[in-house]
Amino acid sequence: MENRNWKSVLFKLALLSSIGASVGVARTASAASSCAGAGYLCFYDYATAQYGNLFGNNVDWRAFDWNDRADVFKNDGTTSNSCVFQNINYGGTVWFIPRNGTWYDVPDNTVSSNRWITSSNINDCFL
Ligand SMILES: [Ca+2]
Repeated sequence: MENRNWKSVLFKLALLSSIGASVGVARTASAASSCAGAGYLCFYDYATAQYGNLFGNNVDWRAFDWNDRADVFKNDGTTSNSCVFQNINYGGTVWFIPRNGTWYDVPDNTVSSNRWITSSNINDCFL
């Protein structure tokens, strides 16, 4: 399973490099859970030991004091996968957080916007 996912990511990286975009690989992680539950994207900040939760698309995380702060992510969404982006306005590197209730690690203090997609293709994060 992991090998298949990795090959898929590499393939997508190759695709994206041809259009000048960038994709990061979110690795699984573990953290104690204090999440809002079904329907939310949950995230955690190691530095302050705080959890955050959101729903909907959010183009600029400065609006709720989580810009460049979250370190691990868990998608408890009920219908969609989640794309989290390095920059505001869905820019820079994107990491794909599948709807499976698993914690995923991305580079610390990086994410600045998010978008939900029903597709499981990370390329659709940029649409
Ligand atoms: Ca942090």
